[in-house]
Amino acid sequence: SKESNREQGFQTLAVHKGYKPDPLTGSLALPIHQTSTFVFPSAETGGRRFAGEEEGYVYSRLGNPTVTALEEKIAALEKGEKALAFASGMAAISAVLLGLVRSGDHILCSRGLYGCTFGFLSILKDKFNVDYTLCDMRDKESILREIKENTKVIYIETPINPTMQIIDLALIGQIGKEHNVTTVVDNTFMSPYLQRPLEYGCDVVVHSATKYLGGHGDLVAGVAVGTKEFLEHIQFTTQKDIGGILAPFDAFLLVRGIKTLGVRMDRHSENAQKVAEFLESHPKVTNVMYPGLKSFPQHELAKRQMDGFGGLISFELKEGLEAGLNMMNKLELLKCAVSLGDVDSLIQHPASMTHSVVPREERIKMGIADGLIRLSVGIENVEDIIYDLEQALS
Ligand code: MET
Repeated sequence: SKESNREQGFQTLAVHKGYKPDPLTGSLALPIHQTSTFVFPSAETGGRRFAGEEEGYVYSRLGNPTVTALEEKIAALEKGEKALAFASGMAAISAVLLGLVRSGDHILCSRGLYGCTFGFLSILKDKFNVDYTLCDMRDKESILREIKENTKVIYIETPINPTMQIIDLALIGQIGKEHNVTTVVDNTFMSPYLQRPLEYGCDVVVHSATKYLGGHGDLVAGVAVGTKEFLEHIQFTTQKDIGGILAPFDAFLLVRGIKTLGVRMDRHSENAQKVAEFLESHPKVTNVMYPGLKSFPQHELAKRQMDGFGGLISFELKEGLEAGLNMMNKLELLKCAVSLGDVDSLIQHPASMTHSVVPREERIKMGIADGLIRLSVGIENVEDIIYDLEQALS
């Protein structure tokens, strides 16, 4: 019908995609299929399902209906063919990277990665002979210079956690295709509402779904999105046999959270813009990095590939590290905690927290100064967020 060909908008998909009210019970909300295993109608059916000759659930490590509903929703929002859900962002990232490389291969990464992603690359290098190089991907020439014969993956974050540097997704997609290298983008800072890397020709998107997708600070989860062929490869190798799957209850919470994603992201972006402008005008604050500021070095690129600037800001205090920590301790409404993308505003110190596993020399090269502070602006009334920052800075 005409209606079924019509493409629905993001918020409609966020609410509805992946689940239709159960015909048996009429349940509006997604049921939580809290089961480890699924009963086969006959022994032969079980055999055929194991052989991949017949559709149907087998065991929750291999698939679960509540988790499938979440995966279909995420795939639609990221404009991918298929998504897989994992127990954490790191479970998704490690399953994808392990599925792409073998001993002797090389991964080219953005200079600036979440601390535990950097940690996982070190494991690959030390134990499995998979090498990596960090490179400033704001510069095309340096990317081309660093691609080697054995480079199998380009792995990036954009914006980069926590420096907010931006990488041109169209450029990465193009270089990946030209050099036959799989491109993987961590889209956690933006969420699919604000940025869809697959639309720029990148191959795989990964998320810490703990952040904006969940949105409420009450779960830990990860997702990977891409082609059906690639995600099935991951599903039946590194997801199945390492086993970092998402539990049905957490999938239910994520589906619940995603229903309001677009509404929350608009408020995060609106609040963060005002908070960034306040910080930039404050005499004690310096180096405010927020893609929505006119002073942001890559403001034009940000406008081109992002549909909004999101809720993350990084900045320093002119008086340095100790003044920054003192300010954080004086905050009352804003909570000192790692994680981001929650409805609650969260503030943290990357050098001693999220990026503490990165050796100082490398951390400085990434642009993470000792005194850098990262603020995840929540959806509270912005006047209250600014009031709290103002009193803590005074
Ligand atoms: N990826 C999260 C962050 O950047 C995790 C915290 S550190 C264990 O805040």
